[in-house]
Amino acid sequence: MSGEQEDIDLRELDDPELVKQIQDDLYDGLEAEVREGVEILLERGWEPYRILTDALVEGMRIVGVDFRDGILFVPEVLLSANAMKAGMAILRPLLAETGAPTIGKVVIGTVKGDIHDIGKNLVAMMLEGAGFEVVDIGINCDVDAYLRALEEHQPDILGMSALLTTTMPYMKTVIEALHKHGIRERHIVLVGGAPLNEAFAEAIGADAYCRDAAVAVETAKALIARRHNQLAGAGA
Ligand code: B1M
Repeated sequence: MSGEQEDIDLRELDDPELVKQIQDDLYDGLEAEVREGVEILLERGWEPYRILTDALVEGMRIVGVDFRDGILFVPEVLLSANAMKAGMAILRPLLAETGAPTIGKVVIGTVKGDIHDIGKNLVAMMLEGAGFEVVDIGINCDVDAYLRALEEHQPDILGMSALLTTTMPYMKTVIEALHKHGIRERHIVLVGGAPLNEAFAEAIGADAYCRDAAVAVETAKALIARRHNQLAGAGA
C-alpha cells in the first residue's frame, strides 16, 4: 500500500518479502509487477496453487477489507482486479496441466446484475485443473443464458457465483426455472460467493454451497461420484 512507488528489485527479496510485495503490488494495481513476482516464485519452485492462495487471493482479501472500509474505491479496485487476473493468467495453464482424464462437465457463470468474476474464474481454473471440462458463460447471466448453456452443453454440474447480497437471490430464480423446464434433476447445482452460506444454498434448493475453489473441486468430485454410484445402483 505504497502510494509512492520506490524501485524495488523483486529478485532481491526473500520469499516472505516477495509474497508481501506481490500483495502490495496487487493492492496498488501494478499488473506488470504482480506478473513478475508470480514468475519469480514459480522459478523458485513454488506450487502454482500456493502462489494463488498465499499471494493473490490473500492480496485481494486485503483489497476487499479496504474497499469495505471506504479506503479504496471502485477505480482502484478495478486496477487491483486486473493485476490479480494478470497473475492468474500465468497460473491458469499450470493449474490445468494435470493430464487428468475428464471427470465431468461444468457450466459456470456469475448471476444477473453481478459483474464480479475473479472468484468464478478461479473456481473454473481449479475445476479444469482437477479434470473437469468447464464452460464459462461469463458474468451478468440471466435465466435464458443459463438455460441456453445447459441445453447446448448438457453439463453434469451448473455452477453459479454471486458476490452481492442483492444478486444472490437470483440463484433461486434460476433454480426455479430449472424446475419449471423439468430439468432440475439433470444437473448438480453448486453455488458460491462471499455473501452465501450453506443455509442459503439449502433454502434455494441448490445441491451444495462451496466456500472456496478448493471446496468447489472436492464437492464437484464427491457429488459426481455419488451420482455415478446412484446410476450404477439403479442399473443393477
Ligand atoms: Co465489488 N463488492 N462491488 N467490485 N468487490 C464486494 C463483493 C464487497 C463485499 C466489497 C465490500 O464492501 N467489502 C461489496 C458487496 C457488499 C454486499 O453485497 N454485501 C461490493 C460492492 C458493494 C460492489 C459495488 C456495488 C460497488 C459500487 O459500485 N459501489 C460494485 C457492484 C458491481 C456489480 O457487480 N454490479 C462492485 C464492483 C467491483 C469491481 C468491478 C470494482 C471489482 C470486480 C472486478 C471483477 O471481479 N472483475 C470488485 C471487487 C474486486 C470486489 C472485492 C474487493 C473482491 C472480490 C474478489 O474478487 N475476491 C469484494 C470484497 C470481498 O469479497 N472481500 C467486493 C477474490 C475472490 C478470489 O474471492 O470472489 O469470494 P471470491 O470467490 C471465492 C469464493 O467466494 C468462492 O470461491 C472463490 C475462490 O476461492 N466462489 C465460488 C465464488 N464464486 C463461486 C462459484 C462457485 C463455487 C465457489 O460455483 C460452483
